[in-house]
Amino acid sequence: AIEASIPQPLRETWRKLAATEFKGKEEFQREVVRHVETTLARSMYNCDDLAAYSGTALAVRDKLVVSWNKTQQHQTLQDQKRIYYLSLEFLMGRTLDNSLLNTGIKDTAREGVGELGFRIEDVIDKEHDAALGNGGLGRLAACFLDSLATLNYPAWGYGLRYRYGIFKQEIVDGYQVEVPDYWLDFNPWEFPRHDVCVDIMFYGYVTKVSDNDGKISHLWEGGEIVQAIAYDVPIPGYETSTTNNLRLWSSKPSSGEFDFQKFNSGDYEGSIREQQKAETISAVLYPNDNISAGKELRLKQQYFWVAASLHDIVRRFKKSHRPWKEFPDQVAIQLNDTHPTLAIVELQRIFIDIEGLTWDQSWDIVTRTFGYTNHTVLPEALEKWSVPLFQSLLPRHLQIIYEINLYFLQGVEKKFPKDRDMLQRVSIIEESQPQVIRMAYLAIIGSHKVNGVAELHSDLIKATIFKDFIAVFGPDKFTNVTNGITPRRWLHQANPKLSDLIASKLGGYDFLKDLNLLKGLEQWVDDKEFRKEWMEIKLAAKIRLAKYIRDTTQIAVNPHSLFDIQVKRIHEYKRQQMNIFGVIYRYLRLKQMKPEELKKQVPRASIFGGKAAPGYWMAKTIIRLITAVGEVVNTDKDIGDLLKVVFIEDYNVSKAEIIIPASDISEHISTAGTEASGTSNMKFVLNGGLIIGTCDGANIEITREIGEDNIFLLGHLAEDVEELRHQHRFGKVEMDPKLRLVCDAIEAGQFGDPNIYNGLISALTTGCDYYLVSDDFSSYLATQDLVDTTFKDKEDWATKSIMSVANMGFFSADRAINEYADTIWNVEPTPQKK
Ligand code: IMP
Ligand code: B1N
Repeated sequence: AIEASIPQPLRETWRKLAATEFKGKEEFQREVVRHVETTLARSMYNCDDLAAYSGTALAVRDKLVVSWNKTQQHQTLQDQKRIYYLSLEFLMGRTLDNSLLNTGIKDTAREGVGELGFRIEDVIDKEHDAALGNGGLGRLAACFLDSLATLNYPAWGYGLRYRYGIFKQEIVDGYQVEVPDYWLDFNPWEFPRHDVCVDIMFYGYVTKVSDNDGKISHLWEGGEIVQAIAYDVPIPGYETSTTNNLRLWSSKPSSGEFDFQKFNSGDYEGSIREQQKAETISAVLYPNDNISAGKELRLKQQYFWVAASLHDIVRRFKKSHRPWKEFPDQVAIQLNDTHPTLAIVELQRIFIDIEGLTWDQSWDIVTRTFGYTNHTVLPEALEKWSVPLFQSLLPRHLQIIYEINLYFLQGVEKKFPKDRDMLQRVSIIEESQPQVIRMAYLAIIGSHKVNGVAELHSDLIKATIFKDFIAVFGPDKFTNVTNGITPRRWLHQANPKLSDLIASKLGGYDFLKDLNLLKGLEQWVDDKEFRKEWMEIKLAAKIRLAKYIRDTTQIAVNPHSLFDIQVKRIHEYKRQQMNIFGVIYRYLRLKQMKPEELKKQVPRASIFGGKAAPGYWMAKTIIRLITAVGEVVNTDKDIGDLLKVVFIEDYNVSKAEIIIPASDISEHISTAGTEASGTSNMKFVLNGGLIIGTCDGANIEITREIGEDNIFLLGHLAEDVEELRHQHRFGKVEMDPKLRLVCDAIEAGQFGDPNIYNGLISALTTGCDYYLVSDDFSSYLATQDLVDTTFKDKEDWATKSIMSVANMGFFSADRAINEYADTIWNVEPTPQKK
């Protein structure tokens, strides 16, 4: 029990008055109107879609809160092991629709707001995306929260409450321009907990003190203090009363930190300015995907968030009055990439400096608590922090890291006596100028399990970047958990018509909780009427996207053309450049054709979307080339519907929900071995689109599940990459002749000033074509031709589409979460009685 709790005899009164969930439509409507009139102080005379959204959201929120409180109380009383998912990114998207679905009141709401004069779709469309993430890694965290709640696992997410999410992308004169995303004007989904606050220290110095028994302890003091305030976000599961919590920390000046010296000397403004610095810690999400910028503020964000979260977790554990050694039986902490690795050091610090445990007791608990998920092998994304930076910002943590490293290396030396090279290779400290801390190594050493996110990726990390650690720890520490996606958002919510059709054949919506049931669709694959409906739904989704494209870009795409979509962060390794080079090749070929030949061609719309990191010049050049090609092709009278090139501005989660159901094919064409998993590949296939892709990431497992006949694979294998790069470096490779034609066209100025693209082209030549575009280009073109041929046979295409969806069950995030629970967390679900 907690101090603030109401005494037993008075609780009956509370119970009688307790908030309840609304039951029927009328009660729901009364709540919406009440919120519009009282919370928002509006009326029926000035209620627009936005006010209707706000009122509806507030009404739904009240319902969520009731089950949320119950769940939290239930979990506290159960006192079982909890999962804590630490992620610097949670790419949640919109919440209202998902809340309506998960709490089972979508129909009530549709009718309810309908009678009040609004369309539920318009209302839903008013919500601002919560975009606290860059891409796959952040969206994975959001899908995992959905599955954790749906499966009734007691789980909390911990993250940062950025004032600015990922920037909004505008395309101006064909170039990306970044606009800040200030998203908190109205956010009904968060609850500030001003009573849950933690002081976090930076800088300062460490002193050694010894007590009377000669026991040495360390004091870290004299630093700057910033306060962390908790903001809680309810996470409802689908068709369950479990509503978990996502706790996001916001920074503000600590109350004790006001500079009275400045104030008294008359510099009031100066002292306020100093104060405001504290707020910059949680001000902005770093907009880099798969790249580590190494900025001091980013390290501050990491420590701030990790220290606040651990303080909270330790406080909660202490309420149970269990001995410390039971900590790992009550707490599983999963590190979403290396961004929260400092949690390992911070927990060790709490145990030895504050709670007085010995090093060994403490380290045993720490290493049984953490699991680390690796999401990338790209060298530029592996975090390394400079030792001098650490020395100044987190001096005590640096000491602890040295000590962890010392004990670790002593162990290695015992196992591999006299292998100096080995010691250097596995040391947490890299002997560069300046020395740097390898965060991934620290994460491995401080965790009991390390996992990759798709089979190929998990094999690759064992064979390459973490090879030595297999020798040190043995293979069992390393495992795979292939990513998954939530079918609630990515099928039912994004594509309700398809979900309804599937439900009509499978006898209900159970597949949304057990995605393997999709297998039952195989029985219907030969049913004429079903196939027709299936393809009509695809066409309707394409019509919807075509309308969206026309409304936003004025480009008219024919919904009957083949929709070829690549939406994801712009990155050289994802090879949007190969796609647009392919488009150029297609265009050049069309320009050569005679009218009777043109008639035989499959019309195609090449649709792109995605953000480039603001400082990633090459990615921005790729965007410019795509828009430039569009300007030429889309206005070419000879071409007409045969080819359209579209760049959709500001790709985000809510746009993905419109785009993904509309693909005929989507492109997942990363250089083999570079895309750890990919998750949009799963989303497209689950919506009946086919894939053109390389043997990379989860594409490989998708192929295994749906069958080779249902996917268009191309290009070299991961095992060939090293040798190919070697050949390029020694100038042994001629550029693919078709790619040469494309480069010539660009250099001749067919798509505007060729100087703009110098960098892009020299990357293929003097840059040694690191991403092997030339090596895969002919295979890519040939495979695209095969796509055209296959698309002409509508019946064959429909069969492939249906058979693929039927075999996508494996890619549910529910399966992934159950695997984590069984093999890493050792946690059981805690369902509540309704
Ligand atoms: P925390 O563990 O103090 O962060 O509490 C999380 C949530 O669990 C609270 O918001 C309450 O809803 C619930 N809770 C905390 N302590 C108790 C208790 O002693 N009895 C019942 N519920 C509790
Ligand atoms: O994580 C996704 C995978 O599906 C993708 O293949 C992978 O590229 C992505 C530093 C990252 N890996 N690394 C990042 C993001 C932000 C950042 O600051 C690295 N993102 C991925 C989910 O497993």
